[in-house]
Amino acid sequence: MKDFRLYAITGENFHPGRSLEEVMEQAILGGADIVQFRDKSSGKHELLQKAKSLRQLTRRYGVPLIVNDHIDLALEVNADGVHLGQGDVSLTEARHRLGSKIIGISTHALQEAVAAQQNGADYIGVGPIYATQTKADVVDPVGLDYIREVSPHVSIPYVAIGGIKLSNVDAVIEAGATRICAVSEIVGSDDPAAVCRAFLEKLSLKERRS
Ligand code: 3NM
Repeated sequence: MKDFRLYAITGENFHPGRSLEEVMEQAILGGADIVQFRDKSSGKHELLQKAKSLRQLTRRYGVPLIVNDHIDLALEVNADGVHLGQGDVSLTEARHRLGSKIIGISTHALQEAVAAQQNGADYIGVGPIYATQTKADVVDPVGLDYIREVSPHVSIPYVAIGGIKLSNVDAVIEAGATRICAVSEIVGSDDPAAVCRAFLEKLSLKERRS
């Protein structure tokens, strides 16, 4: 897959009064270079409408669209891939259905990271680094050590996620993360583009130093 640095995930409850499209367009304009449609509450029809509209938006900007959980929906709107959790369908089955599309897997421990890579994931999420209110059923924070642990063992892209804010991302980058993912900090901001630019500036500073 094409590499990425800033992964923006939708979270409509963080921006009442502003549309999904408007907020995600701002994130893309600020430099988010991959977008995930994550929606745990809409019904089938609404999910399809939203996924279609995000597909149009992301295509306009040449940004990959990943759909959380729903393989059928990803196929229906021709998304670039799906993101799956540990409890979802097996990677083997997902790969069978998705062919060469991108498959990302959430991991919370080294053995999950190694297994996801062995089973053919294209990238993994590494988290939750910090406490988060955004994912209700997620495990306790794994902390920065998980980033340090994963980097020598995983050759596919890994993206740090969970409670990441502009105020704490420096430590995440110091621990070795070169890709950052956030929900509330980006989409809950009045200025998602500015937040994205600030995340990218911090990632670039580190790149320049190393
Ligand atoms: N996955 P926020 S943490 C969607 O650790 C998600 O797998 C996680 O939201 C994981 O940036 C998380 O608002 C929520 O904390 C991230």
